[in-house]
Amino acid sequence: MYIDQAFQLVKMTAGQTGRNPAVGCIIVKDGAIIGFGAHLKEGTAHAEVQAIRMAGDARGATLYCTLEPCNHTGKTPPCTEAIIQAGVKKVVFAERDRSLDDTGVRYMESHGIAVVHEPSDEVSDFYQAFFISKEEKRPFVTLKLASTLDGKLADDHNSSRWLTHDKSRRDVHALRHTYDAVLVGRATYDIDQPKLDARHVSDKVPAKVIITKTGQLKIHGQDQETDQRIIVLSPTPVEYAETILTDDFRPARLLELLHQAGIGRLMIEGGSAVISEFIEQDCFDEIVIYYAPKLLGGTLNNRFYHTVESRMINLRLTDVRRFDDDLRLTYRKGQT
Ligand code: AOF
Ligand code: ZN
Repeated sequence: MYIDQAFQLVKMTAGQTGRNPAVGCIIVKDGAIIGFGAHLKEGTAHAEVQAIRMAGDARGATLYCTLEPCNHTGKTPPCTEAIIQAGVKKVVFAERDRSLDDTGVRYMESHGIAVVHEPSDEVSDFYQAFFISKEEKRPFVTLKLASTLDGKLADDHNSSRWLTHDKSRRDVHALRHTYDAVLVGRATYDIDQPKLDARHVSDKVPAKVIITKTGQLKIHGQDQETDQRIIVLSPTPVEYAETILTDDFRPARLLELLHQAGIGRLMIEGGSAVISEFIEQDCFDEIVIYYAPKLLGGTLNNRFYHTVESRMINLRLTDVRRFDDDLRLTYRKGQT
């Protein structure tokens, strides 16, 4: 039960910890919770340290943590050390950090702490994204799109901007809330002038990332005055934005640059050229499609996935939701 509660803290902070994982921790003594904590932001105290601080005296207590406590000095000192110093007698964690090779577990055990691994599928699913980001040094990538049943993101005049129901749009905001950044191509940026925030559900403002292969991009007025982080991937500097200079626009290179800029979870929202390129180059982890009950017809423009030659990509359906007549389908890569 305490792991489930610690996971609630993770759900609350997912999307604000950059390349670091969201982690939740609860400390229990004599049947009462004496401390809890979450990792809030990259570079700041880890969940265990926050919880130990709240507890004050954690001697003889049991510490529950969603992720195996770290055993290294990064931007902060090792949590294993803080746990030992605090006099905790038992540690229960849900997700193993394979990069630690059990060194942290052995270190705590050598100080008389009982360490228990209590795996949870839900927690494991969540940390997949973190391990991808950490091991591959690129953000976890979700392609998000709203489409007609015939696969169009907009009509041939780019005028049908809203396809899905209000409830789906709210859900998009809830989803964005859990991402560090949302990326669009220059054409989508100019045509839709998207805010890419989560205003229907929270004050969270993910960074806005725009790709411009020519550098010919003018940051819109609304984005010149905002507190939102505006990142532009461009061959030349762009005014009013944090420009990441690059002449190499292969998706893998862009992801590497965004990792260096601190982005752990990236959502890509279009348009079809960007989405198609990331799919074709195998630079995505998850696809979330909102299908509106509509057919548009017209040319093949704005069809969300188009390539010169066809090649089968197998996906695994991981979630299905319904918002009135809209369907939300989530897929991960891999065979069924
Ligand atoms: C934990 N508890 O709450 C988090 C952990 O640079 P640092 O010191 O912040 O270390 C970052 C690494 O620590 C990160 O890559 C991940 O392995 C772990 N994150 N560990 O024990 C936490 N956020
Ligand atoms: Zn730690």
